[in-house]
Amino acid sequence: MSTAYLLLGSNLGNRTTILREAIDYLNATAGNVVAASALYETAAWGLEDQPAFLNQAICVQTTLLPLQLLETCQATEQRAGRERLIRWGARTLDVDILLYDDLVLNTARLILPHPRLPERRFALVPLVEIAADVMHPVLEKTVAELLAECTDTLKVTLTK
Ligand code: GSY
Repeated sequence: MSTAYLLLGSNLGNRTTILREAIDYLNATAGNVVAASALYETAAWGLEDQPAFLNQAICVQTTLLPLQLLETCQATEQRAGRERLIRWGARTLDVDILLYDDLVLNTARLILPHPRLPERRFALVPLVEIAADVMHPVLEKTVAELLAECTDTLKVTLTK
């Protein structure tokens, strides 16, 4: 059994419902979702002139191998009507694998840990809620340490 941390994000449609349904689907197909952060309203990163995202981090106990988990994440995005139009553009659902055990992987399809995790407060703030002490296997720092050192200034707000 492996432990994976995923980040869900949505900035199109009914974002709360999209995230809730994505977790239900991942729980049925990827493995047990054993922890979920609160929802955070986050300013768009990359292309900043687009609606704010809702982001949420989850922890999944899974028997899927990394590429199988990636396919399941992509199937979850498709189910939410995700269209891959422009890079960094608005989307109904994005599901990224942030960490998978202490695996380091560098392939054309998947890089683990997620290569942009240390530079994104929208991922680190939700993740620290459920994985503060988890080690980044390349940087050898905890998620809490990565957040403390992150220089990203885009707004990340806890929703009620
Ligand atoms: O890479 C995830 C999709 N995404 C996001 C996101 O989830 N949240 C925020 N705040 N900005 C983003 N830009 C992209 S692309």
